[in-house]
Amino acid sequence: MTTVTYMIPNISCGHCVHTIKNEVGELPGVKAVDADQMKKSATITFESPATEDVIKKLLAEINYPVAN
Ligand SMILES: [Cu+2]
Repeated sequence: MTTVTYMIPNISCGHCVHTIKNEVGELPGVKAVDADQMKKSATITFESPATEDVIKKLLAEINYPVAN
């Protein structure tokens, strides 16, 4: 199990937080998603088959590209 915090500049409101939690939360292997509107970050806990690449690709696809 891995926990990574990503900086996501496009997070601008509660809707963004909700979208990220829902979309990333549906990925197989993702165990927890917490997004912070003020910090513009998301902390994601995951295990196989989820990987950092898969998570970052999904975030980019839904218009929340990761800055780190
Ligand atoms: Cu928003």
